[in-house]
Amino acid sequence: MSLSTDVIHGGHIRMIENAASLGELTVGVLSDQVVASYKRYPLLSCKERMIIAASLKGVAHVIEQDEMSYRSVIKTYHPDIIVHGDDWRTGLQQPIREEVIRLLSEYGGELKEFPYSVNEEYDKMEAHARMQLSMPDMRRGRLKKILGMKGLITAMEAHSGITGLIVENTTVVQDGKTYQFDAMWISSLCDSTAKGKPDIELVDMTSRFRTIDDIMEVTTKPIIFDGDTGGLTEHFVYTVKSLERMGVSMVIIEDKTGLKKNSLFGTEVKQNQDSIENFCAKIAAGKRAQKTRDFMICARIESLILEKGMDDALTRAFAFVKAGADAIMIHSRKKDPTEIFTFVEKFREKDTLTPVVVVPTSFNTVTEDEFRSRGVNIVIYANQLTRTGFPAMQKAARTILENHRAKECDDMCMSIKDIITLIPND
Ligand code: SPV
Ligand code: MG
Repeated sequence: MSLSTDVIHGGHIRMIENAASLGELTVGVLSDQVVASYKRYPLLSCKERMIIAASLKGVAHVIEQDEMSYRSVIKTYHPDIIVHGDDWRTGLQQPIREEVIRLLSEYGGELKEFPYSVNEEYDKMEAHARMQLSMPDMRRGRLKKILGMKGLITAMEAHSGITGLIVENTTVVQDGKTYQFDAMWISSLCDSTAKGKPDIELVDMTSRFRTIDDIMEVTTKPIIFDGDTGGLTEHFVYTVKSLERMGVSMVIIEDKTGLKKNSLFGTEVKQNQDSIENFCAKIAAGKRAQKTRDFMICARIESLILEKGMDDALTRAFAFVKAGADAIMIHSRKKDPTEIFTFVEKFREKDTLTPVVVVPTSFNTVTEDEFRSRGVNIVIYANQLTRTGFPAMQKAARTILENHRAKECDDMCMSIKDIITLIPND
């Protein structure tokens, strides 16, 4: 049987007793990465959870299980019996169950299911654990931890409580693995768009912080904040302290100055790049202002966007790291990813440690696996919820105007039941 919990209750003990009564029991403790990808970030590490499991009466062996799927466990150990609660007959784990039944049947193995016990106290503790994960100190440090754990992480855009919940709760099971986004990106473009304003640092920091707060109230995932240019250095130091206090994990600031326009305009509009000297001073001031060890300041390089060339981009990257930047974001608006790949390759020749961030809005054919193999660490999906959500609203508005009633719009609408379940009661 496998075990993911960091809080053992009577239901687990009964399940272990049941399993042990059938033979020599091996417990597969799910790795941190697996637990984080289908449930929540574990409060206790896999190592700790393995020690606990090994000490329980009836447990003969403990192994680390690094997939939701039982495929490799079955191939390696050929268990006579796999034991599980009957709760996986429906929902997310259903395909995993079907795979277990199929693989066991190949050699006459058996699946034994016992009633899953709902434990109110455990549910309360689980809610408490989630609440702890949402607290500033717990949330802030988690980006670095997940980065260390996975090597490559993904962040999805959120600009409101509801989009935050979508990023928090969307889970996909594919090929025996579960996938969730690791973090949220509070995009200046999407935050501004949601307010009907252009992306020119017009939405002020107080309002941007309000958006962070709305999202933080209903989620637990770490947050990467789009800090635009960071503003004046004298202002940026306050922004850093405020973001840290709120529990944000990383701010990304771009090396532009004056009236900032969205990068995807490129050279079609007038945009000024900051000098290396000024931007380094801004990064260094931000690092000096920072109070915790976990908060990260990422320097975003606009040289490719502004067609200043690869050498300029690389010179800036090394200078910004020297000034204290914890990560480098390289941006491009070309569909062809070659210039991004070249940058990463040349950067990695001299710096193998500093995390590299990309925003593949234009070069969107590249897969996460390819980014990983080329040395990228954070992939940000910067605006897809905004760009899919608003056209749907425009279509609904037009449909009602054209038909002078709402019936024709019904098929486009989420059911009332679904919208209610999207928002948890607690
Ligand atoms: C944003 O999402 O606001 C960004 C990324 O800064 S981009 O729009 O590509 O410039
Ligand atoms: Mg932006």
